[in-house]
Amino acid sequence: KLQAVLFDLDGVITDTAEYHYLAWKQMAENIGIGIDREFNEALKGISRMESLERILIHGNRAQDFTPNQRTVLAQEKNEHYISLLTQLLPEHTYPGIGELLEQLKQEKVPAVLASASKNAPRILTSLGLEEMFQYMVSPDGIPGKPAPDIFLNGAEAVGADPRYCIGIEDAQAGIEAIKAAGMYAVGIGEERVLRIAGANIVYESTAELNLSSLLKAA
Ligand code: B16
Ligand code: MG
Repeated sequence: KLQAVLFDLDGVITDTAEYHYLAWKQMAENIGIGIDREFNEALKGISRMESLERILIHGNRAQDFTPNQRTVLAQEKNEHYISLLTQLLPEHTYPGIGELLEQLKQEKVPAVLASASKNAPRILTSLGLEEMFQYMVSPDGIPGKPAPDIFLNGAEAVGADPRYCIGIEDAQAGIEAIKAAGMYAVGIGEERVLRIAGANIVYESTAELNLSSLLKAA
């Protein structure tokens, strides 16, 4: 029986993946590095500092920045990102997500937030969803996706056996993390890309999610 559903945030609950992209793109441009949407796919689900590292390597600039300068660059990106977040309203929750959370609550199946983002609490508050989650994983100090730790930590917090958990993700790194945790992986996005990462099932949109489809699939 289903013991918990673990949700990624950026790209699953709302479209903050787009804000991350815009903020990274601006920061990269400031230091003469160009990034496009295709490159950005590899940043999804990856922690802030690791994302910065990948951008510097992509632009062949990794040797040009000290750890302190990297911290400043990451701060700049985050401030820009937070300024974009002020636009976020409850109506920006992706279709089907509110309904699925309601169904889980009714069935007393814990909903867990398994995001790599340190901004996750702020985002859930803007969307008015914080009450809907039984537990929010704090990504500080635990290995990031594609390591399984964020998902394992979430399952453990609500006393769920990973084998009876479903994880929902839009990023390759996130799907890999769910599979490494031994859970059933639901991908949101491009079938081809997410199947390669190990998704058990892929939906084009969150609108296709509901509790009965998840129960049938898993
Ligand atoms: P922050 P998720 C991830 O969130 C994002 O996909 C990724 O792009 C971002 O760099 C990471 O959070 C860290 O976010 O800078 O806000 O701490 O997809 O795991 O919900
Ligand atoms: Mg995501």
